[in-house]
Amino acid sequence: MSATTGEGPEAPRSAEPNHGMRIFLIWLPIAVVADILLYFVYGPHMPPGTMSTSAASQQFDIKVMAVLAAPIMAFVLVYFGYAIVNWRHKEGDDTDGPPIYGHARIQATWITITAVIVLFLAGFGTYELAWPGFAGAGSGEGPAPIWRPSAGNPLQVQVIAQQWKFTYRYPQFGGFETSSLILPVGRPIQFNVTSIDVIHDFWAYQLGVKADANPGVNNVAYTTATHTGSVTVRCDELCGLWHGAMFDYGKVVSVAQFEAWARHTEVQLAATTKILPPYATSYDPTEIAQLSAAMKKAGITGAGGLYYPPNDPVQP
Ligand SMILES: [Cu+2]
Repeated sequence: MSATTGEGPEAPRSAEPNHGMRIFLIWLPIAVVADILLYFVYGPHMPPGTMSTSAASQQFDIKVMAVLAAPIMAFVLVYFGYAIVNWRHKEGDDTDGPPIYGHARIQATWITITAVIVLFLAGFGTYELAWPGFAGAGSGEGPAPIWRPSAGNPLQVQVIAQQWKFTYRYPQFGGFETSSLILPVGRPIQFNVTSIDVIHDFWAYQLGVKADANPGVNNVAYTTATHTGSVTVRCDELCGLWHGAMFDYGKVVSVAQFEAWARHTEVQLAATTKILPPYATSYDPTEIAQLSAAMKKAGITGAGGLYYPPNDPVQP
């Protein structure tokens, strides 16, 4: 390596080009082009898409982070390539480069750039979570969220996880429980996520919603769907043998379609709803076995969304 500074034995400096400036001039156009391509060309296709307010804000966040990361990545690669080409071993040169002891400008530049990036991301990330339009950006905020949507009266959807399926309760429609996740477009939704056995995680990918499902805990996450369409729901916390099979598909539909579905299902499942535990923010798993016995006695073995304890004989 050529000497650029330090107190080591000085190499002849007169013949040395300005490597820093050369690297900068190679790096700059690559970084600019990479950022333009990432933000404007690839950006609109980045996960998780734009199906909801939270998904769109996550996509925007990922775009911003990609735009910040690409120039750093480009710099590492350009520096690497430049070093390989210019500072490789030369024929007949058996010496090692002079050691470098400190370089105030490089150190100050390094500390400044990394500090600015990290502090910016901390502020940016906090703002993205707190802004009412995103309201927690689709993440589980615990039982008492501090970031809520500014629009009032969200649709309440309770997500109940168990080995190995999700069911959904709609407390504003008599508290029926179903295995179908149907949501209206354009209305703020409050997911109340819980579990009745082990730990799970409710991940509605296209909605950009992800919240841990823990027994005895109500974990609240907000979003507003902005497009109709299909939603993939996966369990995202290893929860036992069939964790990988714990997924289903929800649907975002028009407000009129949702209202019609919810009213119809409320009536259709009325008999089942009557023997469910009253709607609560979490449920005692030990009561589930008793409930299952009651359902068996009532001859209810499959229709609608039901509580099934593990290994229960009525489980289909
Ligand atoms: Cu699970």
